Amino acid sequence: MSGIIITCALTGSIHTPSMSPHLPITGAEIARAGREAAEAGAAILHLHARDPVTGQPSAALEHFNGFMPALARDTDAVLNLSTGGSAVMSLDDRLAAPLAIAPEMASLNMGTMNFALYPMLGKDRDWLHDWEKPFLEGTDDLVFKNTPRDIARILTSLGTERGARFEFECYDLSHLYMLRHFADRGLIRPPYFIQFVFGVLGGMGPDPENLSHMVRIADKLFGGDYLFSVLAAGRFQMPLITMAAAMGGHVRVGLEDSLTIARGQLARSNAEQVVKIREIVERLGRVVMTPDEVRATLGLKGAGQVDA
Ligand code: KMH
Ligand code: ZN
Repeated sequence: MSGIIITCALTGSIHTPSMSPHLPITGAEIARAGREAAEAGAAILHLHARDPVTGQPSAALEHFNGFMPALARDTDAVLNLSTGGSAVMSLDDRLAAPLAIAPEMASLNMGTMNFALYPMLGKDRDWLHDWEKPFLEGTDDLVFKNTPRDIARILTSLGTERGARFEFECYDLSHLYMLRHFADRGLIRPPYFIQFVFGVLGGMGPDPENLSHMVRIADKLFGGDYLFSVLAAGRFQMPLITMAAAMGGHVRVGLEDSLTIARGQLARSNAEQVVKIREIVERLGRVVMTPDEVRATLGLKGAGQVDA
Protein backbone atom coordinates (compact mmCIF):
# COMPACT_ATOMS: atom_id res chain seq x y z
CA MET A 1 0.00 0.00 0.00
CA SER A 2 1.15 3.61 -0.56
CA GLY A 3 2.51 5.90 2.10
CA ILE A 4 0.16 7.16 4.77
CA ILE A 5 -0.53 10.77 5.80
CA ILE A 6 -0.92 11.40 9.52
CA THR A 7 -2.79 14.62 10.33
CA CYS A 8 -2.93 15.93 13.89
CA ALA A 9 -5.66 18.38 14.93
CA LEU A 10 -4.23 20.03 18.01
CA THR A 11 -7.05 21.84 19.82
CA GLY A 12 -10.16 22.53 17.69
CA SER A 13 -13.26 24.34 18.91
CA ILE A 14 -15.35 21.45 20.23
CA HIS A 15 -13.76 20.46 23.53
CA THR A 16 -13.62 22.99 26.36
CA PRO A 17 -10.78 23.51 28.87
CA SER A 18 -12.57 21.77 31.75
CA MET A 19 -12.73 18.50 29.80
CA SER A 20 -8.98 17.89 29.84
CA PRO A 21 -5.93 19.59 31.40
CA HIS A 22 -3.99 18.43 28.33
CA LEU A 23 -6.00 20.43 25.77
CA PRO A 24 -3.58 23.09 24.42
CA ILE A 25 -4.98 26.61 24.82
CA THR A 26 -2.26 29.30 24.72
CA GLY A 27 -0.06 30.01 21.70
CA ALA A 28 2.92 28.47 23.47
CA GLU A 29 0.92 25.32 24.36
CA ILE A 30 -0.35 24.94 20.79
CA ALA A 31 3.14 25.50 19.37
CA ARG A 32 4.62 22.89 21.72
CA ALA A 33 1.84 20.42 20.90
CA GLY A 34 2.49 20.92 17.19
CA ARG A 35 6.25 20.45 17.56
CA GLU A 36 5.76 17.22 19.49
CA ALA A 37 3.13 15.91 17.06
CA ALA A 38 5.35 16.67 14.05
CA GLU A 39 8.32 14.99 15.72
CA ALA A 40 6.14 11.92 16.32
CA GLY A 41 5.22 11.74 12.62
CA ALA A 42 2.32 14.07 11.89
CA ALA A 43 2.90 15.57 8.41
CA ILE A 44 -0.10 17.91 8.57
CA LEU A 45 -1.06 20.03 11.59
CA HIS A 46 -4.73 21.09 11.55
CA LEU A 47 -4.98 24.36 13.42
CA HIS A 48 -7.54 26.39 15.34
CA ALA A 49 -6.86 29.25 17.73
CA ARG A 50 -8.16 29.95 21.23
CA ASP A 51 -8.28 32.93 23.55
CA PRO A 52 -5.23 32.24 25.75
CA VAL A 53 -7.02 33.44 28.91
CA THR A 54 -10.53 32.02 28.58
CA GLY A 55 -9.79 29.07 26.26
CA GLN A 56 -12.70 30.11 24.03
CA PRO A 57 -12.41 29.33 20.30
CA SER A 58 -10.99 32.46 18.66
CA ALA A 59 -10.84 33.81 15.10
CA ALA A 60 -8.37 36.55 16.05
CA LEU A 61 -5.22 36.75 13.91
CA GLU A 62 -3.19 37.67 17.01
CA HIS A 63 -4.15 34.33 18.58
CA PHE A 64 -3.08 32.44 15.45
CA ASN A 65 0.15 34.43 15.53
CA GLY A 66 0.67 33.07 19.02
CA PHE A 67 1.76 29.77 17.45
CA MET A 68 2.07 30.08 13.65
CA PRO A 69 5.58 31.64 13.53
CA ALA A 70 6.88 29.08 16.03
CA LEU A 71 5.42 26.14 14.10
CA ALA A 72 6.79 27.49 10.80
CA ARG A 73 10.22 27.91 12.42
CA ASP A 74 10.37 24.68 14.42
CA THR A 75 8.65 22.16 12.14
CA ASP A 76 8.44 21.40 8.41
CA ALA A 77 4.85 20.21 8.83
CA VAL A 78 2.09 21.36 6.49
CA LEU A 79 0.20 24.02 8.48
CA ASN A 80 -3.49 23.57 7.73
CA LEU A 81 -5.75 26.36 8.98
CA SER A 82 -9.38 25.69 9.78
CA THR A 83 -11.99 27.74 7.92
CA GLY A 84 -14.56 26.03 10.09
CA GLY A 85 -13.40 27.90 13.16
CA SER A 86 -16.38 27.41 15.43
CA ALA A 87 -19.99 26.94 14.35
CA VAL A 88 -20.87 30.03 16.39
CA MET A 89 -18.62 32.27 14.25
CA SER A 90 -19.60 34.16 11.05
CA LEU A 91 -17.86 33.19 7.83
CA ASP A 92 -16.15 36.60 7.80
CA ASP A 93 -14.65 35.80 11.19
CA ARG A 94 -13.75 32.24 10.19
CA LEU A 95 -11.91 33.51 7.09
CA ALA A 96 -10.06 36.49 8.57
CA ALA A 97 -6.90 34.75 9.78
CA PRO A 98 -6.62 32.24 6.90
CA LEU A 99 -6.87 35.11 4.37
CA ALA A 100 -4.14 37.03 6.19
CA ILE A 101 -1.82 34.03 6.53
CA ALA A 102 -2.49 32.39 3.12
CA PRO A 103 -1.68 28.84 4.30
CA GLU A 104 -0.64 25.92 2.10
CA MET A 105 -3.76 24.09 3.23
CA ALA A 106 -7.11 24.91 4.81
CA SER A 107 -10.14 22.93 5.84
CA LEU A 108 -13.40 23.32 3.93
CA ASN A 109 -16.70 21.99 5.27
CA MET A 110 -18.88 20.65 2.51
CA GLY A 111 -22.34 21.36 3.87
CA THR A 112 -24.57 23.19 6.30
CA MET A 113 -25.46 21.00 9.25
CA ASN A 114 -26.37 20.66 12.89
CA PHE A 115 -23.32 20.55 15.15
CA ALA A 116 -24.68 19.32 18.45
CA LEU A 117 -22.14 19.25 21.30
CA TYR A 118 -24.59 19.34 24.24
CA PRO A 119 -24.41 15.54 24.77
CA MET A 120 -20.90 16.25 26.14
CA LEU A 121 -22.45 18.09 29.09
CA GLY A 122 -23.01 14.68 30.68
CA LYS A 123 -22.65 14.73 34.44
CA ASP A 124 -22.15 18.19 35.86
CA ARG A 125 -18.58 19.18 36.50
CA ASP A 126 -16.68 22.10 38.07
CA TRP A 127 -16.42 24.38 35.08
CA LEU A 128 -13.20 26.42 34.91
CA HIS A 129 -14.87 29.18 32.85
CA ASP A 130 -18.42 30.52 32.88
CA TRP A 131 -18.72 30.35 29.07
CA GLU A 132 -18.28 26.60 28.78
CA LYS A 133 -21.67 25.27 29.94
CA PRO A 134 -23.79 27.83 28.01
CA PHE A 135 -21.63 27.21 24.92
CA LEU A 136 -22.40 23.49 25.01
CA GLU A 137 -26.07 23.98 25.97
CA GLY A 138 -26.61 26.36 23.05
CA THR A 139 -25.61 23.76 20.47
CA ASP A 140 -29.10 22.26 20.50
CA ASP A 141 -30.12 25.25 18.36
CA LEU A 142 -26.91 25.77 16.36
CA VAL A 143 -26.54 25.65 12.58
CA PHE A 144 -23.04 25.22 11.16
CA LYS A 145 -23.51 27.28 7.97
CA ASN A 146 -21.66 26.17 4.82
CA THR A 147 -23.89 27.05 1.85
CA PRO A 148 -22.74 26.56 -1.73
CA ARG A 149 -22.14 30.33 -1.82
CA ASP A 150 -19.96 30.08 1.32
CA ILE A 151 -18.01 27.17 -0.18
CA ALA A 152 -17.47 29.04 -3.47
CA ARG A 153 -16.24 32.10 -1.53
CA ILE A 154 -13.69 30.04 0.41
CA LEU A 155 -12.49 28.20 -2.71
CA THR A 156 -12.04 31.47 -4.59
CA SER A 157 -10.55 33.70 -1.90
CA LEU A 158 -8.25 31.12 -0.29
CA GLY A 159 -7.76 28.68 -3.15
CA THR A 160 -7.73 30.50 -6.47
CA GLU A 161 -6.43 33.82 -5.11
CA ARG A 162 -3.97 32.60 -2.46
CA GLY A 163 -2.95 29.14 -3.61
CA ALA A 164 -4.31 27.11 -0.70
CA ARG A 165 -5.33 23.49 -1.21
CA PHE A 166 -8.01 21.89 0.91
CA GLU A 167 -8.87 19.25 3.48
CA PHE A 168 -12.48 18.70 2.37
CA GLU A 169 -14.49 17.81 5.50
CA CYS A 170 -17.29 15.43 4.54
CA TYR A 171 -19.61 14.52 7.40
CA ASP A 172 -22.17 12.78 5.23
CA LEU A 173 -22.79 11.14 1.88
CA SER A 174 -24.41 14.32 0.54
CA HIS A 175 -21.14 16.21 1.07
CA LEU A 176 -19.41 13.99 -1.51
CA TYR A 177 -21.99 15.02 -4.10
CA MET A 178 -21.48 18.69 -3.19
CA LEU A 179 -17.74 18.20 -3.72
CA ARG A 180 -18.44 16.61 -7.11
CA HIS A 181 -20.59 19.63 -7.96
CA PHE A 182 -17.66 21.99 -7.31
CA ALA A 183 -15.36 19.79 -9.36
CA ASP A 184 -17.88 19.98 -12.22
CA ARG A 185 -17.92 23.79 -11.84
CA GLY A 186 -14.13 23.79 -12.29
CA LEU A 187 -13.51 25.46 -8.90
CA ILE A 188 -11.30 22.63 -7.63
CA ARG A 189 -8.69 20.42 -9.22
CA PRO A 190 -7.51 16.95 -8.25
CA PRO A 191 -6.12 15.32 -6.24
CA TYR A 192 -8.89 15.91 -3.70
CA PHE A 193 -7.90 15.32 -0.07
CA ILE A 194 -11.21 14.23 1.46
CA GLN A 195 -11.60 13.92 5.24
CA PHE A 196 -14.45 11.57 6.16
CA VAL A 197 -15.80 12.82 9.51
CA PHE A 198 -17.56 10.33 11.80
CA GLY A 199 -19.36 10.76 15.10
CA VAL A 200 -20.35 14.42 15.14
CA LEU A 201 -24.06 14.64 16.14
CA GLY A 202 -25.42 16.20 12.98
CA GLY A 203 -23.21 14.14 10.67
CA MET A 204 -22.96 10.43 9.95
CA GLY A 205 -22.45 7.97 12.78
CA PRO A 206 -19.19 6.08 13.49
CA ASP A 207 -20.25 2.80 11.91
CA PRO A 208 -17.76 0.86 9.78
CA GLU A 209 -20.53 0.35 7.21
CA ASN A 210 -20.57 4.11 6.69
CA LEU A 211 -16.84 4.16 6.00
CA SER A 212 -17.02 1.40 3.41
CA HIS A 213 -20.00 3.10 1.76
CA MET A 214 -18.28 6.52 1.67
CA VAL A 215 -15.31 4.89 -0.05
CA ARG A 216 -17.59 3.11 -2.51
CA ILE A 217 -19.37 6.34 -3.48
CA ALA A 218 -16.15 8.40 -3.51
CA ASP A 219 -14.66 5.82 -5.87
CA LYS A 220 -17.70 6.22 -8.11
CA LEU A 221 -17.61 10.05 -8.04
CA PHE A 222 -13.86 10.71 -8.13
CA GLY A 223 -12.16 7.55 -9.36
CA GLY A 224 -8.41 7.90 -8.93
CA ASP A 225 -8.63 11.66 -8.34
CA TYR A 226 -8.97 11.53 -4.54
CA LEU A 227 -7.33 10.37 -1.34
CA PHE A 228 -9.46 9.75 1.73
CA SER A 229 -8.54 10.31 5.33
CA VAL A 230 -10.67 9.52 8.36
CA LEU A 231 -11.31 11.26 11.65
CA ALA A 232 -13.73 9.96 14.25
CA ALA A 233 -14.92 11.61 17.43
CA GLY A 234 -14.15 10.40 20.89
CA ARG A 235 -13.85 6.69 21.60
CA PHE A 236 -14.46 5.86 17.95
CA GLN A 237 -11.22 7.55 16.84
CA MET A 238 -8.74 4.68 16.93
CA PRO A 239 -10.98 1.86 15.64
CA LEU A 240 -12.16 3.82 12.60
CA ILE A 241 -8.82 5.33 11.63
CA THR A 242 -7.24 1.89 11.99
CA MET A 243 -9.87 0.58 9.56
CA ALA A 244 -9.06 3.49 7.23
CA ALA A 245 -5.35 2.63 7.30
CA ALA A 246 -6.12 -1.02 6.54
CA MET A 247 -8.20 0.13 3.55
CA GLY A 248 -5.33 2.23 2.13
CA GLY A 249 -6.64 5.52 3.47
CA HIS A 250 -5.04 8.20 5.64
CA VAL A 251 -5.62 9.12 9.25
CA ARG A 252 -6.28 12.08 11.50
CA VAL A 253 -5.75 12.17 15.24
CA GLY A 254 -5.60 14.99 17.76
CA LEU A 255 -7.33 16.37 20.84
CA GLU A 256 -9.66 18.36 18.61
CA ASP A 257 -11.40 15.10 17.77
CA SER A 258 -10.82 12.92 20.84
CA LEU A 259 -9.48 13.63 24.33
CA THR A 260 -8.71 9.99 25.12
CA ILE A 261 -5.92 7.54 24.34
CA ALA A 262 -7.94 4.52 25.46
CA ARG A 263 -11.44 3.98 26.84
CA GLY A 264 -11.90 6.33 29.79
CA GLN A 265 -8.21 7.38 29.77
CA LEU A 266 -7.30 10.95 28.87
CA ALA A 267 -4.50 11.38 26.34
CA ARG A 268 -1.64 13.32 27.95
CA SER A 269 -0.80 14.99 24.63
CA ASN A 270 -1.56 15.13 20.93
CA ALA A 271 1.75 13.39 20.30
CA GLU A 272 0.61 10.40 22.36
CA GLN A 273 -2.17 9.79 19.83
CA VAL A 274 0.26 10.25 16.90
CA VAL A 275 2.64 7.69 18.42
CA LYS A 276 -0.20 5.21 18.95
CA ILE A 277 -1.57 5.39 15.41
CA ARG A 278 1.94 5.39 13.94
CA GLU A 279 2.69 2.09 15.71
CA ILE A 280 -0.58 0.63 14.43
CA VAL A 281 -0.19 1.72 10.80
CA GLU A 282 3.47 0.65 10.63
CA ARG A 283 2.46 -2.80 11.88
CA LEU A 284 -0.05 -2.81 9.01
CA GLY A 285 2.86 -2.23 6.64
CA ARG A 286 2.14 1.43 5.89
CA VAL A 287 5.02 3.90 5.64
CA VAL A 288 4.43 7.30 7.26
CA MET A 289 4.80 10.13 4.73
CA THR A 290 6.99 13.18 5.36
CA PRO A 291 5.62 16.70 4.95
CA ASP A 292 7.47 17.13 1.67
CA GLU A 293 6.06 13.86 0.34
CA VAL A 294 2.61 15.18 1.25
CA ARG A 295 3.36 18.46 -0.56
CA ALA A 296 4.38 16.55 -3.69
CA THR A 297 1.34 14.24 -3.49
CA LEU A 298 -1.24 17.00 -2.93
CA GLY A 299 0.42 19.69 -5.05
CA LEU A 300 0.92 22.16 -2.22
CA LYS A 301 2.56 25.53 -2.81
CA GLY A 302 5.36 25.15 -0.26
CA ALA A 303 5.93 26.60 3.20
CA GLY A 304 7.91 29.53 1.79
CA GLN A 305 4.75 31.15 0.41
CA VAL A 306 2.90 31.33 3.71
CA ASP A 307 2.65 34.55 5.76
CA ALA A 308 3.28 32.82 9.07
N1 KMH B 1 -13.84 19.46 14.12
C1 KMH B 1 -13.89 18.37 13.16
C2 KMH B 1 -15.06 17.46 13.44
C3 KMH B 1 -12.83 22.40 10.53
O1 KMH B 1 -11.99 22.72 11.40
O2 KMH B 1 -13.01 23.05 9.51
C4 KMH B 1 -13.96 18.88 11.73
C5 KMH B 1 -13.07 20.06 11.47
C6 KMH B 1 -13.73 21.19 10.73
O3 KMH B 1 -11.91 20.06 11.85
ZN1 ZN C 1 -11.02 21.68 12.84
